[in-house]
Amino acid sequence: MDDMTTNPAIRKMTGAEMVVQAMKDHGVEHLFGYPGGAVLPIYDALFQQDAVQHILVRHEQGAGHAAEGYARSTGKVGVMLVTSGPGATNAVTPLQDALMDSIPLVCITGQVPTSLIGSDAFQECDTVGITRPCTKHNWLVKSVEDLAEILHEAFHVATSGRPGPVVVDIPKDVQFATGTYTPPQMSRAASRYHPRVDADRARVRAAVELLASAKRPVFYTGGGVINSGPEASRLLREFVARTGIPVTSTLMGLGAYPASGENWLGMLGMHGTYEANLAMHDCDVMMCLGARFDDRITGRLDAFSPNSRKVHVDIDPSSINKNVRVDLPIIGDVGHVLKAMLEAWNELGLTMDTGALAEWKGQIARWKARNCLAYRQDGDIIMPQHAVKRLYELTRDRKTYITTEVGQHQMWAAQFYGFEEPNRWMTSGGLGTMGYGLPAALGVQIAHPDALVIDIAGDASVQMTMQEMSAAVQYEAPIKIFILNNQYMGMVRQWQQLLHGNRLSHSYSEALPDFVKMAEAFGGVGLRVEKAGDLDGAIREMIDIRRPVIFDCCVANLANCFPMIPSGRAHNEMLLPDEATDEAVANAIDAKGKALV
Ligand SMILES: Cc1cc2nc3c(=O)[nH]c(=O)nc-3n(C[C@H](O)[C@H](O)[C@H](O)COP(=O)(O)OP(=O)(O)OC[C@H]3O[C@@H](n4cnc5c(N)ncnc54)[C@H](O)[C@@H]3O)c2cc1C
Ligand SMILES: Cc1ncc(C[n+]2csc(CCOP(=O)(O)OP(=O)(O)O)c2C)c(N)n1
Repeated sequence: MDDMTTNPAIRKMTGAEMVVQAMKDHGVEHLFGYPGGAVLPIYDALFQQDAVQHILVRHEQGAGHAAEGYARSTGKVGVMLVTSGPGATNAVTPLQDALMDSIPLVCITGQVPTSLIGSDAFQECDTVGITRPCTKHNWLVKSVEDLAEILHEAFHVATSGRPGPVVVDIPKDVQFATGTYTPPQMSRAASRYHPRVDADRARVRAAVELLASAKRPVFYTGGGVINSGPEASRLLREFVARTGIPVTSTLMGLGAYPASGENWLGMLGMHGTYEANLAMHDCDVMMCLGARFDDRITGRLDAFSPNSRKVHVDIDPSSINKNVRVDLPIIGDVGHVLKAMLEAWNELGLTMDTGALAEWKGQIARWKARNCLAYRQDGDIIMPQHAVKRLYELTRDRKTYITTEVGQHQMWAAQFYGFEEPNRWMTSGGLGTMGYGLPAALGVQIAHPDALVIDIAGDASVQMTMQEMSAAVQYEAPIKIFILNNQYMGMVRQWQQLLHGNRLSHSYSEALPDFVKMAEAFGGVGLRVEKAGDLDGAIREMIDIRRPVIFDCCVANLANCFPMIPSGRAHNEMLLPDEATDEAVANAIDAKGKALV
């Protein structure tokens, strides 16, 4: 008897059917896609089932960011399906975005038939060549007999170890051909790629002993804690509670430790808090958990935390010593490592030097008193920080997910929206992709239909993927697009003002669309607020609308985002709100219209 008669899961089917079957077998409930000639067999197979729901986006970039939002907010893999040629090239930005932010993404691309590959066929492009540097791995499937195994491997690689995007490029004849489908449990993928998750015990012990000996310790946490899953956040909270050690996070790790937690220092880095950055600079032991010493964090490398001993916990060995040399690397999943650290802490009966820790916290309290996120809200003109703060206050008691675009509004969101839980914050950190937030919000809303999903946006960024409002309307996804409309590419303008002699070269958003009318044109709802006194009422109105909303929040045009460590400077060379008062900044609150150059 052959396998097919003994195991009913092994079946003959077409390549297109295998794609859908593999999705079902890997628990995929939603995929984001856009059809075209080279994927029509797969679309046909999708048509004939209803286990996997297809969400039709309006541009393949939107499919990718929606899948990213879906993945980040659920902890599951995001799946996208695009056609060959322009479908695949339009997917490149979200693939690179997912690679840099460690988001698990499976991208299925159609390809011209195998007999035409290399002939400049209609809508042919070298998808595996183009996506090789922006994926964790990619495959061109040359035979239908290889397809099932490749699909299982793709899901395994995307979700194991350091998560990331993968591409499976499937020529049209392979989709039509019939072959043998073997289920995931018969796949050899897991034996070929099995990244280490459990840490070396001796290193874990050495790390906790080092921590216990510290006088000025700090936890530097990152996106890896989110990647590891909610248990890692729980263990982090337990470890912080046990030791009393102050904790900061990168942009990507927000929510792993609660913003209301008593040991919270705020975000660190270029736009991080004064206290977080100075704690990093002056600490004697730094425990890095799932963060990658990005340049937005380190600033000037030779001045980065000069006197600390550094422990680096990371699942990806290639992250270790990449930017900063560390004293004690630990390879493993941060959740597993935290569990082992807590066990070792207890077994060894360790305690912190409470006197030294109290002194360190006293120093941190003095830095905190500097009130580095201060801004002035008086009068009618809405300060952007105030808008985010009010949004936070009025939504904090709900199940709220925040996505962002890229720019000042993104940093204000990170600074002023207090995240209490992991997986509630979706932002493009590594690539900094304008246009990420709206489609990401769509993906989040599809995964969490009853939640409040808000894209905190900028007037420039939101125009990059605005077309996905149409998808939101189609799928009755009541996303809220909260635009901090300053009529500028604010972050660009800020850099031009502070670092390029205030020459505001092409950063004014000339000819902005009427966002209210635009929302209405899409079939959504538009709201506009111009006065601070009207803000709360309008936010409440927005929350209650169960349809997609664009909220045009007109804010002070020239407000700047502080603190700011200018590129290449050290942590202790930070610009604070009242230290950067050149005339334009001082006038920011009153400025409307063109810049006061
Ligand atoms: C305009 C702008 C301004 C910015 N300013 C700031 C700023 O002020 N501050 C800031 O923090 N960022 C800022 N960023 C974001 C910044 O560019 C980086 O994206 C961010 O700092 C990287 O975060 P991370 O180190 O947590 O790494 P991630 O990119 O989240 O990487 C996670 C790390 O953890 C590892 N990992 C993954 N999974 C696991 C696991 N299960 N277990 C263990 N390890 C794991 C990975 O291998 C990787 O090394 C800004 C971005 C933009 C666009
Ligand atoms: C696709 C893309 N192009 C260009 C940039 C460079 N960039 C970073 S922030 C920014 C301006 C963003 O303006 P806006 O969306 O209005 O947000 P604001 O900074 O005003 O809050 C630009 C152009 C980018 N990050 N992404």
